[in-house]
Amino acid sequence: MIISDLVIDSVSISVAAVLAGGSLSVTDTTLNIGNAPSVTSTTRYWLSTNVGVTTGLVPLNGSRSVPALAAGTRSNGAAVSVVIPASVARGNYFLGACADDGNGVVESKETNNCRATPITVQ
Ligand SMILES: [Ca+2]
Ligand SMILES: [Ca+2]
Repeated sequence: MIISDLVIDSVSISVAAVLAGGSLSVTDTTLNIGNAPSVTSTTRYWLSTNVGVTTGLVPLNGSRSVPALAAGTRSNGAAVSVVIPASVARGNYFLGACADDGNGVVESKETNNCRATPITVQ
């Protein structure tokens, strides 16, 4: 099957602990591991209670545009500033980057689009 498959190759954050209501920078690399080019897409950032970025999701006010990617190529994003909502309870979370927000790209696998890194909300 000739089809694209977007994944997050890496995600990093500027600080490992942040106050609720505070901001930090997120940097990701979005990669097309499929065997067909992808159209343009959006990578979005989330706070989650699990590393798979499927539970306790809090959308963060940050995202970035990812250009069309040829098969096997990546987009290294610039740092994006995101704010942790002041309503978030203190605790340990994961900050996830998820490729193809809004599902505009047909992919061979739609369930491998997120990667997360631990973060503490103080
Ligand atoms: Ca995918
Ligand atoms: Ca998709």
